[in-house]
Parts: sequence; C-alpha cells; structure tokens
Amino acid sequence: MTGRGLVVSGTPGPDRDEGVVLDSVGGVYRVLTGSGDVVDAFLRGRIKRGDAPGDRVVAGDRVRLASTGSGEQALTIEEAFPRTSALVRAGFRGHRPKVVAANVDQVLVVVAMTRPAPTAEVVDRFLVLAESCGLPALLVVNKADLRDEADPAFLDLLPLYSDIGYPVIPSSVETGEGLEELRRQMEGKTSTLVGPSGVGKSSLLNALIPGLELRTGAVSHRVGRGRHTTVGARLLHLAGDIRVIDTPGFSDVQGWGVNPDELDGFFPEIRRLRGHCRFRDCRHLGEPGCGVIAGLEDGEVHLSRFGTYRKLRSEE
Ligand SMILES: Nc1nc2c(ncn2[C@@H]2O[C@H](COP(=O)(O)OP(=O)(O)OP(=O)(O)O)[C@@H](O)[C@H]2O)c(=O)[nH]1
Ligand SMILES: [Mg+2]
Ligand SMILES: [Zn+2]
Repeated sequence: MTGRGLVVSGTPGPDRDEGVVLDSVGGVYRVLTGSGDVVDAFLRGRIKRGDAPGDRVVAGDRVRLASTGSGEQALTIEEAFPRTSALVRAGFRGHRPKVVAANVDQVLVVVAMTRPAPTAEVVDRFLVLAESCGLPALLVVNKADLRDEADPAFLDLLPLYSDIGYPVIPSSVETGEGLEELRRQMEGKTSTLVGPSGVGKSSLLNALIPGLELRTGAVSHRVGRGRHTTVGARLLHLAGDIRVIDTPGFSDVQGWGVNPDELDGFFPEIRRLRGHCRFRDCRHLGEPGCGVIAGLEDGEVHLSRFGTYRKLRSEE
C-alpha cells in the first residue's frame, strides 16, 4: 500500500479504493468497490501481476483503483492482487493458458438432461478442469423437466458421480426443482458455472436472482447445440452472500493441456488407487501390477471414467 490517500478501513475486504472486477467489455472494467458502488475503470498501462505472466485481469480479480483526475478515464486499475484461486484453461497445442475467473471457491459443472444431450466424456472433462485448478466441483444436471427425454444410460451414470464425491443436483428452471439446494450449496461462496453452451447456466442464475435478466438463448434445433449467448465471464452478487461467475459455454472441450503424468490425480477414484501400482511411473494403461486396472476389474473405477482418462491421455 502506498500513501496515495487510500482509504484503508479496519474491517477486512475491499475499501473504497479497492474492488472486485465484475466483468470487462472492450477494455472497460466494471468494478464493485468496497463501498458498494459499481464503477468503470481502465487498466493502467500493462499491469504486471508477477505471479503468472500473460494473465489478464478477469472477473473475480481484486484490484486497487486510483483516480487520475477528471474526465472519461477517471479511474484506473493500478494493481491486481494475488489470486487465491483461478479457473484456468491450460494452454493446449501452442495456445496460451487462459484465466476465465479469479478467486473462485467451487465450480458448478452444468450439463442438461437433454438439448443439448450430455455425454459422460464432457462431464468428465469439465470435472478434470475443476480438479486441475484445485477447485471442488458439483455436477448440476439442468432441464430436469426433460428427464423423460434423457438418455437412460446417462441417467444411470449419475450415482457414479456422487459415489466419487461430486454432489449431483438435478435442477430445472421450468419447475424450480433443485434451485433451493443449489442456493444452499452456493451460500457464502464464490462459485463459477461452466458447461456446454445452451445447458441453461444463465437461465439458472436468472431463476436464482429475481430481476437479473441475463441474456439467454434458444438452443438451435438444427444442431441441438447452444449458440454461445454469454460472451464473457461475469461476476454476480446474489442476496444472501452468494457470489457467482457466469461463463460462456466452452465450445471446445478438447484437452486442457493437463500434464499427462498428472492426469491420474484429477480423477479422485484413480488418484486413490495409484499408490497401489507396482511402478511409480505407471500410466495405468496396461502395465503389470497396476492398481487402477485392478480397481477397474473390481468395480472401484468405472469403465466410463476410465475411458475418459485413457482418451485424455491420448490427446496430450
Ligand atoms: N426445458 C428447460 N429449458 C431450459 C432450462 N434452463 C434453460 N433452458 C433453456 O435453454 C436455452 C439455453 O439457456 P441459456 O441459459 O442461454 O444457456 P447457457 O448455458 O447460459 O448458454 P451459453 O451462454 O451459450 O453458454 C434457453 O432457451 C432456455 O430457456 C430448464 O431447466 N428446462
Ligand atoms: Mg449463458
Ligand atoms: Zn497403474
């Protein structure tokens, strides 16, 4: 802290000259300040975060503001504070890592019962994303009103995820199913919603926050996919100390650049077994004395999950 007339209060949390980034559009950052105002601010030069080169300032980042006189560009972001956590899409095949949201406590992986039809692989990929960021994850299966149209094989898999340790919450914006439980799980935390386009992430938030009116989009009938209605990550505060960051649906769920040798750590049920392998560097792809393959045989590891593990490994 420098002596630039900052208001440093005795209470924790941002003060008037500190705030949290809600969203950014075209270089304008909307920042919620400690005094409860929402202000527009601009980045001061190139902010050097130091901890991760190339990071941008994103929704959820805590920043220090300064005013640089009057006029249009009156407020600047002088500094972004170190993050406690971040949802990061790791670089893959030459792409640079992309920070999607900062200071997140948990990830809500949202899929739909149908329209768009979910696959176990997509669910697993989003769960791996959360695990690779060190964040706890919940699985929200929205459009529960369309349960009768869902693929029975997918419904049969759901108990598997709660067995592994991911709470599974069926929800519906149409009937209100699951919304109370969702609210309970989100209370007192910052959550981020991830999932394919069109599954109803923004609709869920609209249902949870009366009057919010986030843009939502119809799922294309032709291809049965969403249309990427949400374009940037956006932090929202709900009544009752619920903070949530809506993100655009990720179009490519291709590999998230997870180090192949770390991948087994991002499947909790595989992580628990890897200590039983004969070889320390076992890849669990057929080596003798593999604890994971043994777990597959006695049902501790599900074939569907193992299939995703193998597929992700082959993508690296
Ligand atoms: N039947 C049914 N339709 C829903 C439900 N929730 C959302 N929808 C519909 O699904 C479509 C897509 O919803 P969005 O909220 O825009 O989806 P999104 O996940 O935010 O999509 P992106 O912003 O593109 O990532 C809209 O037409 C919603 O009305 C639900 O619980 N049941
Ligand atoms: Mg959306
Ligand atoms: Zn092994």
